[in-house]
Amino acid sequence: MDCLFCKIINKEIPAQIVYEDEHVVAFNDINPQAPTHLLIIPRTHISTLNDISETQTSLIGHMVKSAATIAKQMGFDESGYRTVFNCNEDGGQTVYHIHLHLLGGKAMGWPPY
Ligand code: D5M
Repeated sequence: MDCLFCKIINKEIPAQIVYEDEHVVAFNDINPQAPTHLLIIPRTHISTLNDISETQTSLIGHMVKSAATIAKQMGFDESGYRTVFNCNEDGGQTVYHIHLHLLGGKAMGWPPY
């Protein structure tokens, strides 16, 4: 499968990995939109949020929990941070391997456009 993020998981493409465990890998976004901008991805290839099966819901919870753990480690759990899943074209998804954006280190606005 020709998937950019699978290649990062398999270390075929370099990335600045900041956290990894049995289920997820987290690395710096190549085009950061905040002082800290990480992507948390599952080791299992899932193309979009629409493709998550019932048996994978705990994996998604683990991605979210990993984001909170990393935010705490980086010291912006109290000041705050943002997590985002983009889905398909209107959602702004450009890489079709689900990823949770973790952005922190500055105050962010809402809505996000
Ligand atoms: O977000 C896809 C994100 O993936 C986007 O913020 C850029 C990032 N990206 C793309 N290629 C790389 C590599 N090679 N390393 C790190 N980050 C990368 P989306 O929600 O799909 O728009």
